[in-house]
Amino acid sequence: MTQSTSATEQSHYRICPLCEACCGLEVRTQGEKIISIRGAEQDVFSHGYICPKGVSLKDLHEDPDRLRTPLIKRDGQFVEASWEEAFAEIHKRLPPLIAAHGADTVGCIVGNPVAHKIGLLAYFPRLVRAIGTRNVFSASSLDQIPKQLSSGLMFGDWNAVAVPDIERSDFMLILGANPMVSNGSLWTVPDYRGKARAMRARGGRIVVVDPRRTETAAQADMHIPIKPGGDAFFLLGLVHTLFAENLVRLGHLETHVAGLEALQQVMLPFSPERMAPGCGIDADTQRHIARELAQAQRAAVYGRIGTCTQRFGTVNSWLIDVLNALTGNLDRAGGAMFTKAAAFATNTSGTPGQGRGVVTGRRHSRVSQAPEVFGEFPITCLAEEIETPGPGQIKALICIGSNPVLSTPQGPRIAKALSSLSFMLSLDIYLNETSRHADVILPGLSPLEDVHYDIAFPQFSYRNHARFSGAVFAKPPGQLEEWQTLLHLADILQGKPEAPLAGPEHGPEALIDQALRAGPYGLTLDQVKAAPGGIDLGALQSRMPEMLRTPSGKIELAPPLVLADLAHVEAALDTVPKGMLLIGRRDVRSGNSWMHNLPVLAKGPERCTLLVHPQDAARLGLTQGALAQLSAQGTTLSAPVDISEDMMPGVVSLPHGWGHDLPGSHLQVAARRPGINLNALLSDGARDPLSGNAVLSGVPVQVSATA
Ligand SMILES: Nc1nc2c(c(=O)[nH]1)N[C@H]1C(S)=C(S)[C@@H](COP(=O)(O)OP(=O)(O)OC[C@H]3O[C@@H](n4cnc5c(=O)[nH]c(N)nc54)[C@H](O)[C@@H]3O)O[C@H]1N2
Ligand SMILES: Nc1nc2c(c(=O)[nH]1)N[C@H]1C(S)=C(S)[C@@H](COP(=O)(O)OP(=O)(O)OC[C@H]3O[C@@H](n4cnc5c(=O)[nH]c(N)nc54)[C@H](O)[C@@H]3O)O[C@H]1N2
Ligand code: SF4
Ligand SMILES: [Mo]
Repeated sequence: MTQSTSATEQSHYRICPLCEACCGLEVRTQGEKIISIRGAEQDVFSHGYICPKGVSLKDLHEDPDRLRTPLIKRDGQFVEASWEEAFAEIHKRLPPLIAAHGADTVGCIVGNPVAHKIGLLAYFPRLVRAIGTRNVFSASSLDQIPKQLSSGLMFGDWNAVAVPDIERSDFMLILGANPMVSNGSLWTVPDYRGKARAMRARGGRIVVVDPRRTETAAQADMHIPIKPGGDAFFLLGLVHTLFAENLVRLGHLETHVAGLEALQQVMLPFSPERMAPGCGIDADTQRHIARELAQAQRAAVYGRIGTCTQRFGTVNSWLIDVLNALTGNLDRAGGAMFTKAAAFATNTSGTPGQGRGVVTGRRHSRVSQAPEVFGEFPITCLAEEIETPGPGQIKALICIGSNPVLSTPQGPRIAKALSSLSFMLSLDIYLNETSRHADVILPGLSPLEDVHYDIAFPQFSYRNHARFSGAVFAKPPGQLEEWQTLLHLADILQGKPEAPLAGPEHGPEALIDQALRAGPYGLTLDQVKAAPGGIDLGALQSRMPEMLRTPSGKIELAPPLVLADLAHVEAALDTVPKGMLLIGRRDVRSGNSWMHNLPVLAKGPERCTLLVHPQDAARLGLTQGALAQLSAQGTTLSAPVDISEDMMPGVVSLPHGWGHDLPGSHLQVAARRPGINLNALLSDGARDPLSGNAVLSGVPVQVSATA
């Protein structure tokens, strides 16, 4: 889809890989130069929307710190190497470790960018299979795995996540999400702002439940501050009210649900009065919201990372869909609906309406006995699995597009563990806080040198669509595509180091074409390529019961695994944490830990600041711009104070992904304003035991003025 508009200027269509909104961009180039990056007006899904990160693809492409050749560590120093040398080094060091200690000695960790790149997402499982290790970890257990688990238990598929049908909704209850800044998550919805505005213009209402009056809350009709970690109490108060006030209306779901009576029974103890101290939201407000939800013509409840990164992440995620179901809003226009992706969705294959469902705990982690969930162990178990001697100890690590030293609780402990490994391989585009520990780093391409088709996000989209973009620039000579790297690594580990690099017949385009043909619309890749800005496949449609994959063929309203955790919710009412609580935050000009090296994003005010309510600031003697000390988990760090009425009193907020002052990384722009690592203050022992997700929010912290 490349059009020549003058002799040398060209316009290219490119889907942005930097966040879940998946915007279509127009990249204008002249020879090797990028002239501009804008939102692509012809994109059938994003209609010209772009955020500052999309523009930063130019800086990313041109970043002199971005790796373009493999690096091998020799005598403690990285030296540039050819691909042959790098593969030879891996062949020399990794297979002998497996021969000596078994496959589990290799840990594999995959990070957020993997979800955005077909060349990584579709191919890393082959590497894992070639190794045969059970020690697989990912950023999912810092993020959305509770929602995948609750969806799996209720609907039978790990990826059957219901999303608000915002364009037809009258009422939205949003918990623990800030799509104005994050641009949406487990909800692919470019230009949330415009869509929310349009919803309100037609008389719709938006209520946001968040400890901070976020950008999303400020634009909504109502903001309800909640005690961090208190969502389970609030949501239980709502469900209780629906039953108590006879507001349950299943509508078209009537014949598709199982477990309604069990659900009603277990809700009895959770009256709004009893829940109020746990969530800090009074009983009247809980009842008011429950009624509003029940009475709205078409409503959707949506919760995101703030509801997942808690002790009761799975319970919260379940309750959100229980509310959608009990008000008849699940799977109907204007409610919370299921996307029908054109390719790669497991809820469009197999027998419609019934399946094997999901199970967890098919095996357990060696040290903490944490159950496997969706084929993974919790990433917060990584350090102990490296540190603890014995059979199955991780002595080698393959890290693919992940930066756990900054992104995972107790990052400094992970850094120490990484430096004790016998061998570490990173697939990364930077020499950063994590990859500095590697023995070999294999670089990926610039996103502008890559083809793009999203596997994951069309499964959570506000509308059905199929879009593909080709490479804007040819890859540099001799450079490998990441899927080729992964397949070659698999060859090495299967004793075939001499195998030639895989050709295009094994590449992503062949895979996409196959998946589209097998998909529910019977498309071909050529058809998608030929459509400027992609193919619009229409508004979301009701999919009940065809999308269900539970063994019962019903929506399971009362999964036993989740019900069993309610006793712990009740018990937690007596142990609601006191003192200052720390929550996280995202910034428009940031993307987790790795975009702070891009000048267009790094400019402007300091972003790694501590937001504090004025009352707390006065009580603690904190002043605007001065440093505050934060202490937790035996670590003390300082960050500049930003006094803000938007914070709930008793709660402070610090963004994650900072701390770029570690020796040995090479991020010249980021190092100028490194910020501090929030995750050094969090415990790696705090998890939702059902899903294994880390607790990242509502963590007790001591705050004081720096002397
Ligand atoms: N306290 C706290 N911690 C959090 C969060 C929070 O809210 N609070 N959020 C969590 C969430 S939601 C997530 S998803 C995780 C993210 O955690 P991670 O996935 O570990 O971290 P990222 O910061 O996304 O780092 C991505 C890594 O991939 C590299 N990379 C970028 N592009 C490419 C590419 O094309 N190829 C390859 N091979 N590598 C690439 C980057 O250089 C970087 O090293 O962080 C989590 N950590
Ligand atoms: N600009 C930008 N965009 C991003 C990212 C980024 O780093 N920067 N990261 C991407 C990634 S990996 C992800 S997963 C998504 C996440 O997307 P979102 O889930 O929308 O992300 P956040 O902005 O972290 O929103 C979480 C909200 O939860 C609130 N919160 C904290 N604790 C609690 C609590 O106990 N209860 C409730 N109800 N709320 C709570 C926080 O104040 C915050 O407003 O964003 C993606 N998009
Ligand atoms: S919203 Fe996300 S997908 Fe869209 S331009 Fe920004 S970073 Fe890219
Ligand atoms: Mo994430």
